[in-house]
Amino acid sequence: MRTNLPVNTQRLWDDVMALAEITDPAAPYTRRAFTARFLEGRAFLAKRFAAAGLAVRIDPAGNLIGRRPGRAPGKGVIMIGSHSDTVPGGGRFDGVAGVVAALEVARALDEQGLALDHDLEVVDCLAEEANVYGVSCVGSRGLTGRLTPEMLAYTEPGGETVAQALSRMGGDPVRIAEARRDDIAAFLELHIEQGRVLESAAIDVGVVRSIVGILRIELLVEGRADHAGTTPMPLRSDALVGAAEAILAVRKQAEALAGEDAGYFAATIGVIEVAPNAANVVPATARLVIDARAERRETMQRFASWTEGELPRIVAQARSRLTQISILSDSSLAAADPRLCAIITEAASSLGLSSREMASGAGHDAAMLSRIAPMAMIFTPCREGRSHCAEEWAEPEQISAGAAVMFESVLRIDRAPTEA
Ligand code: HGY
Ligand code: MN
Ligand code: MN
Repeated sequence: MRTNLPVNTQRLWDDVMALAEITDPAAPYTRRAFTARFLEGRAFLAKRFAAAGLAVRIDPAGNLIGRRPGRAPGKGVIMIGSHSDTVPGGGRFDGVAGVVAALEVARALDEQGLALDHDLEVVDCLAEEANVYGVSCVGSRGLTGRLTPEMLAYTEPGGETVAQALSRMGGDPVRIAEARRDDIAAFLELHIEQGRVLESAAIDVGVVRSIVGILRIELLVEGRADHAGTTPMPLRSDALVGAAEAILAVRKQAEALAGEDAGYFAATIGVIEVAPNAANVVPATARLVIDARAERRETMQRFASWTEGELPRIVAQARSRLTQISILSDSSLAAADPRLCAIITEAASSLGLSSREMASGAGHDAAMLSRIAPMAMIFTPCREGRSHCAEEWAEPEQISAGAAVMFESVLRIDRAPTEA
């Protein structure tokens, strides 16, 4: 591992750790999108962006953007960044490492007196993680013009719509069309790998070739509320029992698909809401959310057809009814730009760092951005591949190596003959 990198490891690390302090104290490390805590994190970042000399704004899709103008207006924007929201009880690096690394690249360019032809924008994309509103990657969808009126109308259990929440974050749902960008020459995102490939092979950076497609399906199971003490077992219609059968069936189906030669596949039910949720009432309804991930569209389609065709029957056998199957979001596989991948590989090797190409099983804002601009990602190792948990960890030098590769890549993209 090289130590004389073109970025400041300590300064980058201090910002990551400062953001880690901005957490719900009861569940470190939690900074859920659309919460007061999230806004505290945003305020910290906005200050750091401004201190780096960036012109700070929030776009209509709620993205925090810091801009460093280039010398050749019209060449387009090199956009770099990730997200600062977390899952509940998440880690200190997922998303944050990428936002702070991007900020560090901007600071390092300034310090080294390096002007770019392209405008450079550092971005903290709003609400990348799945959330209670039912739509993830809110900000990056907005950048691509794919935050639909239906999505803006999604409502969290408390009754607030995505549009209302977006306004609270400084966005503007009425002007959402203006968030759509057509001036991005390249989008780069640094992220911890959230897997073990780099760590086990002792490789400094991963160059992401593709990002899995993610399908989120909401299931509504209906039974009938009854007295838990007096209703005989054979006469019950218990929605939670129907839901339990659905959960087990989804796991079995996912294992079968993952075992075939159908590319990477995984499915999880991580949300379950039961009503009335009382110890002495037979559950009347259960709401579940399936998160399915596939490397191949065709495998995803097979899973979706199985869900439609088989799950209602399985739930009915448990004497409850699957009354609704709705697609909450459906993002297909995103391919990175081969030219940008080659630039990242060269950048790593010019710094004496090892790299390898790999696929991403996690979703990222970069997947959205790939719909409107050439995109690539830089992965950095993390301990035992742990992520979406408090144990998530990366060493300062591992992140700064990735940031250095991003720095070098930005310079190369800026100097490359246009049409990047
Ligand atoms: O859910 C995901 O893959 C990511 O961590 N947002
Ligand atoms: Mn995540
Ligand atoms: Mn992430």
